[in-house]
Amino acid sequence: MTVRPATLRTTPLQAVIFDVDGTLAETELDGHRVAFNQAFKEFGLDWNWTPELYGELLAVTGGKERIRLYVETHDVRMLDRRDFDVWVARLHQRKSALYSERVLSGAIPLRPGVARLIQELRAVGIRTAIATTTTPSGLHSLIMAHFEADMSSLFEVIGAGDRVAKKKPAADIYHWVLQQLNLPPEACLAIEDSYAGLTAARAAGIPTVITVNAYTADQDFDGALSVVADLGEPDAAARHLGGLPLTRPCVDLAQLLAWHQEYSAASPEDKRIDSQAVGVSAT
Ligand code: XBP
Ligand code: MG
Repeated sequence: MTVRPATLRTTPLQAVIFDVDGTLAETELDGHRVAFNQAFKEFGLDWNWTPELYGELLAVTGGKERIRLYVETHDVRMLDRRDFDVWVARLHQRKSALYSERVLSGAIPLRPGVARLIQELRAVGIRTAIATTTTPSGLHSLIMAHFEADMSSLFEVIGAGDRVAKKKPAADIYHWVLQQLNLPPEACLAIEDSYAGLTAARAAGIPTVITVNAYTADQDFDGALSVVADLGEPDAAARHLGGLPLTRPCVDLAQLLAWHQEYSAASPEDKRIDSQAVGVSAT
């Protein structure tokens, strides 16, 4: 990354936008997947989404979209149902309720450093927001299970679920969040865990930090500002995997400010934000 002369103005960091699934918590394997399977059983279906199959189905974002993908690839007869769309919505609604129950029981911990970083940002007045594909009720339950605050007091803007027409990797949800924050993308950082999330954030022009997880560790994170195994804690160091180097023991406020400053001072070519990467639909 080429750093421009210090005389050139840089944009200060004003907001951090968090993804939810895979970023705030490892929700997919033991959370969403299990809830999907419970709902299938209740609906009299013999479907079983194994950990491996679920990894393949994660190719599409959105639970309803994932059910459709499964039907199209494994059980096409279901497409003959006259009420298919309504039925998928009902199935997904039940899965969302089961997921919430599971999360509220404390079955899904937050990932290392997540609670710490959110508190650090709030303490200095850096704005926090959510950009996720997941259903708002599931996020609400995750926050209820781990914070003594509700989600709207922790996050100023919450872009979730069907709020926009096209889910990640489309940039729509990030455009919506930026609009609500009334900030340019370069004044923000996104924290994501997946290729789809990185593609969405980058297409909206937002520099992005990646924290990988078991389902996303082998994905292509070219164009990310920095890639780490997790955010870490002061006494449990984060592990750097790519991009701008980690100069602190964990990803804390000082580290985010340093990465953002370096991004902000880079030449436009080095920012390598491809706004043409993914189409943006009107909302
Ligand atoms: C991840 C998703 C979601 C979840 C399931 O979203 O794609 O669809 O897998 O949640 P993100 P729903 O990483 O953007 O948080 O069933 O509620 O869609
Ligand atoms: Mg994610």
